[in-house]
Amino acid sequence: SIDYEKVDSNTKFLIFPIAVIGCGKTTTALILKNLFNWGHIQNDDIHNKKDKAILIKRSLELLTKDDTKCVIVDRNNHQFRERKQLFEWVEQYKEQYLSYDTNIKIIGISFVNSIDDLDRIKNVTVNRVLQRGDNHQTIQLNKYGERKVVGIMSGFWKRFQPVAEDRIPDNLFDLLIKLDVNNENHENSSLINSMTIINELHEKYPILIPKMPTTMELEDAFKQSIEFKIPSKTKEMNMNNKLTKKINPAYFSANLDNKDKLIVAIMQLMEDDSSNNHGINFEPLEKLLDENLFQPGFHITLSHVAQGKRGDPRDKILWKEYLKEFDPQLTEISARDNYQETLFKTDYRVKFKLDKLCWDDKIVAVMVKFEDTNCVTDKDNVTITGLECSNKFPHITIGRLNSDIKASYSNSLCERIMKDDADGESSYYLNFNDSEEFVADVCINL
Ligand code: DGI
Repeated sequence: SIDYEKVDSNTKFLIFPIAVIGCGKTTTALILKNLFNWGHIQNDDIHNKKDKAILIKRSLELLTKDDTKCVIVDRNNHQFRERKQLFEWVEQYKEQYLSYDTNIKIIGISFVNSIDDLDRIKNVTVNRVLQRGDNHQTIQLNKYGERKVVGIMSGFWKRFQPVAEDRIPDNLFDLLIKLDVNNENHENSSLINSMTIINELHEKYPILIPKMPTTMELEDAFKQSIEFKIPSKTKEMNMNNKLTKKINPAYFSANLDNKDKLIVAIMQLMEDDSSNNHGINFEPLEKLLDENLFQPGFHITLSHVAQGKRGDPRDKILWKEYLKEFDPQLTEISARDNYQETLFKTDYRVKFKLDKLCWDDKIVAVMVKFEDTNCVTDKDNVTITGLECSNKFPHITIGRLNSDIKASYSNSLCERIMKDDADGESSYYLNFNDSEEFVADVCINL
């Protein structure tokens, strides 16, 4: 049987960083590459995002070369999920690339080791990244650009999960090396970090680093890597690429966290009215309740991409306003290495009251009203001018009585009711009196 612990001349090594933007991953990788002729694969250079495993496939491919003993897989891997992915991909593809007698050791280099650490390095990393941008010839970081960059960086901070050595996936590292980005003389943290890595590897895997480089060699490699980084600005270009390849949201909405309060209000209204409203067909509402046909989530659509593309001038302007206002967050989402969600909460809110319960035999909706047509506020309640609801009749689709009906059919129901050409026969409404105030979170929907 194969001894997985064995390290011999056939052993190959992969290095996975755990970091956030600006920690010096690339600089450190370049120092090591420079000194030992190791491989370096950068996530930012991979444009085929469809096959995400390509990052590991390319790394394994490089490892097949006789003179490449080690490859640095340059990606932030700031979450458990991403680290787990890397380990899974190695398992999945190693046999495809490497011969049966090649074993792989996986080394983690953790640039940030705790949430406290993260707080300590925010300033250093932001300053370095902004400085990197200022020096650039073509892409000057004006204020707006800075906001974007910090927006991208803070997305990584929010999601950051430090290494937990005692659990999956971090207990799979054969060696974990802890680094420091904000050490006493953080002017050269990448130099110090490279030394730490080299020392620890030399000690544990002398076959990988049989001989320590001299201080001179190290300092030269550091200078070259820093110099290479600053004029080339590879990262800014990549950030900029990501800006142009920004995700396009499908719509912006105001989502209720909890459906119960609204359902209770509807039931209350039905109860109050059912005794004195003859001629109203309550059957659809009863069906909704009996068969629990409520929409999975309750939201008011604020602006939809279809309105942005094909709507009237006001709709188009509003869509642009939403895109502009949420640009930092859209940029930040686009810059994530991967994401599966399609709904992203923002810090903004919409307050509303209930106006009318509307229904026919196909759909049930609640028309809502805002105090101000500029219905969106930030978390401190300050109105964001220009963000109105694009729909003429703002509403929440409550439930579809027939699964073939699209939620957008609520628009035509509300329109019919408000035009008062409600054909009386088939569409109905009840007014909410003294509605309570509701608060919903503005969300981006992909
Ligand atoms: O985003 P990362 O790959 O983690 O970070 P990077 O290697 O691109 O480094 C971010 C910026 O910081 C870049 O402009 C180079 C610079 N930098 C990296 N290490 C050091 C450094 N600057 C100084 N002064 N000292 C360092 O040790």
